[in-house]
Amino acid sequence: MNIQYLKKKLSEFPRVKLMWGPTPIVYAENISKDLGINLYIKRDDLTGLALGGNKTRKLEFIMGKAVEQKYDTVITAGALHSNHALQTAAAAKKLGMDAVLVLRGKEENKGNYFMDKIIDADTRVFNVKTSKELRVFMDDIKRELATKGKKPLVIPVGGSDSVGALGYINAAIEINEQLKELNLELDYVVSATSSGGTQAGTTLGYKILAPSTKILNIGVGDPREELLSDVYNLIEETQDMLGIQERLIEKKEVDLNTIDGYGFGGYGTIVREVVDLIRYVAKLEGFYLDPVYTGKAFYGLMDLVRKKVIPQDSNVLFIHTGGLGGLFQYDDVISELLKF
Ligand code: 5PA
Repeated sequence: MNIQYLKKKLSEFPRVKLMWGPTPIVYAENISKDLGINLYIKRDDLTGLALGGNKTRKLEFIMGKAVEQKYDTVITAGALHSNHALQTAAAAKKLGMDAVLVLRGKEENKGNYFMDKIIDADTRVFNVKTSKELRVFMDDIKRELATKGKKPLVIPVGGSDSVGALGYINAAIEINEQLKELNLELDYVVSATSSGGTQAGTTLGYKILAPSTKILNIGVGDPREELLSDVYNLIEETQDMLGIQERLIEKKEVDLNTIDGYGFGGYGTIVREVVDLIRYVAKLEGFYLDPVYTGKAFYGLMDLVRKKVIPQDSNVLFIHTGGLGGLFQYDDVISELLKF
């Protein structure tokens, strides 16, 4: 199996163009010097849909299926300020479909929720603790819309199904081609993981294209066991979809490459260490991380370098998966922590 096989397989799936083109890989010169590694950033925060981010890649395939199968509405779920929900609504509107966002939390008109409102997404907010609990509400809404003659597609939390995971197989291909041009081989790829689709796609893609590169996935405070089994199942389903018979990845490998310890008290908890880090990165390199996903993952990356788990002089690629809206969701907490 090789890059040609993967490209051919991916081309068999319906897909819509939602990205501007390949996102840049940039060398983070100042942080590299500071850490003693060669740090590159894959700027997937610059995908170009709404505020950008990893969901654009998954949605190219998910919405491709929606268009091909003539769905007229998409329903998806997440936290009130879900990056995925905003990206999905933006993609749906652009393609002339309706979007129903099933969200959890307390309504507040800012951040991504504010962006959802600007594009007239149909938002329904529920008071439950986890996004998985929103599934029943999505199913109810699906039935409600079907009785009105609509054809709704339910997209799981984070777009993390096997169709969505194809987006990160495609990202692995894109990265691989960019690295060839840069004449560069990576020792590590690091990114945030939450609903598991990004992790499943990159893990599988890299296993096929560049098996010696280690893929480190930093948890952002979600329950570990659930994440591990979701990722593993997704890898299996995605392999099946791609017609790959041989089991390429063992559960143990998923376990080893899923890194805990940087959740800082749980999903969505905003802490001083991460906010300081966002400031450090923005001042040194001129781009912004978010406090829920990429800030925690990047904190993990730096800590792994400090602990020499990632050795000095390694070539490391951090996938910036977006999440800019999170800065505006937590503007008050962040200004308090940074004292301005
Ligand atoms: C998210 C997730 P996965 O969900 O594919 O594991 O990606 C993790 C991730 N970075 C990384 C950012 C900026 C993210 O938003 N976001 C979710 C959302 O609802 O937005 C799925 C949780």
